[in-house]
Amino acid sequence: MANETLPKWWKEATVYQIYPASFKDSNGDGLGDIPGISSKLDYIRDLGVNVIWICPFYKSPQYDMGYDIADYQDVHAPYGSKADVDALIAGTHARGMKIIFDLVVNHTSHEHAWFQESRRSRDSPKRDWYMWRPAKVVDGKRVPPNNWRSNFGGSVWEWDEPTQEYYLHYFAVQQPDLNWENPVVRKAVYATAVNYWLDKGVDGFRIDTVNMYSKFLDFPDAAVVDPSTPWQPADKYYSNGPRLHEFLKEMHRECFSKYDVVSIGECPNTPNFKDVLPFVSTQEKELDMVIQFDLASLDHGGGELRLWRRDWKLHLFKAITEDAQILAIPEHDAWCTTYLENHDQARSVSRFGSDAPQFRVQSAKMLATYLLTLSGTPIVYQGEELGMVNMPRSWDVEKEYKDLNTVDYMRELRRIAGDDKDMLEKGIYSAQMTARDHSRTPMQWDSSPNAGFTTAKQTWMRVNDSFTEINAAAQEQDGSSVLAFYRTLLKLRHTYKQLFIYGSFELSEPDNEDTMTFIKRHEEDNALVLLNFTKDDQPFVVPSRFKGRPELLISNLPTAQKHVLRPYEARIYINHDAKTMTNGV
Ligand code: TEU
Repeated sequence: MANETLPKWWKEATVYQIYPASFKDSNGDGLGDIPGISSKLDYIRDLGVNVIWICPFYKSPQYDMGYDIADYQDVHAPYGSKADVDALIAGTHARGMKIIFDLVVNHTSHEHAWFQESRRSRDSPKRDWYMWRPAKVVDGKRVPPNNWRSNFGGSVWEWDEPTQEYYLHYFAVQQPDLNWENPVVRKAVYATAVNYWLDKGVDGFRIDTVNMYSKFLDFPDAAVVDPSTPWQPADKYYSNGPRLHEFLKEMHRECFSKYDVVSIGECPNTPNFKDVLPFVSTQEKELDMVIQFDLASLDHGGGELRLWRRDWKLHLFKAITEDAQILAIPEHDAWCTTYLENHDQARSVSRFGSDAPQFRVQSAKMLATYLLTLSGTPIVYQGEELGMVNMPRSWDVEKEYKDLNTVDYMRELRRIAGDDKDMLEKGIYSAQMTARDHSRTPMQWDSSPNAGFTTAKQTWMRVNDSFTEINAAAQEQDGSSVLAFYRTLLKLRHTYKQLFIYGSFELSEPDNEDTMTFIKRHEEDNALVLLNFTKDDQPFVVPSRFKGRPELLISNLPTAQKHVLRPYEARIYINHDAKTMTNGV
């Protein structure tokens, strides 16, 4: 069975991810909004993507930029109205694209009516909608039920004075975890957060922290790795609890199976292929694909601070890629995603390429070549198509970075480093490389003040100084821009879809730490992708497994040398008589 015998619109999709706060401000208040997104739909369509994913725009007190939802059916007022959302759905469909929303149902905001009711009293009919537990008493003192550290610092348990119990929150204190054990909760989630939007014509969801719903109800203590604090990382307990797959099958049955929609689950702490397959195999009827974290974590070190590692290894980058690509082979009847950036990650050019002026454009195009020639559904994050880079290192992390995760990180860094200046410097450098804030600066539309993002003087987050050089308007005019390269690559991806979308993946030289070489194959046709991940010239050979006479399809340099790849060079060859053309370029 060839994979193309099971074509699905979402297999042939490229997703463009939008962060509402920073995409486009339409009313001059310095914050992006829904009408702003609507005003840029032509730009998105012209890029050549066919699905947009909008990060949370729902009513929320915004402790975690909308991942703390107070009402699944209402809109955060500064982003617009429900009518604006309807118009966005209609405008996207009118342009032949699909639209997916963010589904955040592991937790709600503490301001959600469900939680307000739940915390009212121990007898509340909704008490059991969240995870409440009594205190433990150790040496006469009240302590939380266990020692897990929340993703944003401190304990995962918050003491609630009026009702004298703790509630669970894997993320911020303002993000209490729902109790998925309770079938009434699950029903309410399906009706109000999922099917409500699917009935309105939304084409699916990116599903936040999808593998955290089922908890290990005995809440065992995590191993102590940092004796200087009571709160220990509990990665192995946050995710993949005993009833998870049962819950996901139920959600599929009650929600997704009733519509022609896509489900993309965010799946942290699940590195092994054999653990991923059950989520995405068609026959399991759970999810269509998941977002894995292995590549995104590749340049993070271990330890409490997970300091940035300049010495990340390309052989691991390749192995992780190969592991995900295997999901897309016909035998597995499953699918995967490919991404290098999102709203939780720093800019890929700064991490995996080079943002030095002489290499920035080149390496952005090289990474684009990686992203758009693989099987699986690629996710392009706003600004990635322009080669946007991290915030300048001259910016003060404690002043300009806004994310609660970074605030927690800096607090931890100062606690751990104490007077150790070297440690402090290393930690700050790490934030400058990896903080979630880097992807959250306003989109750079043009070279006018505040990058054409807003007419306001003040933006909710400072515009990256690079906007005079890196912006959409300039790149629209420049045939050799990163934007132009993305557009061309996306056309080629569809023209040769049997190769790039459905073709098999064959990695060459897995141990080469400088270049990445792979073949995408479909029957007699094949494409050869050559990527130089370094700032130096690198030799290359055409693998003997490449069939036919190689013809250059695209490259990120005007001329190609015979046996050498220039710094950050990317090339794609196909066999001269490739027959996979499905429509004109
Ligand atoms: O992220 C979940 C997640 O596991 C990480 O990517 C997160 O950034 C990290 O744990 C922080 O330490 C999702 C969303 O993408 C993220 O923006 C939210 O903050 C989080 O869930 C909570 O909803």
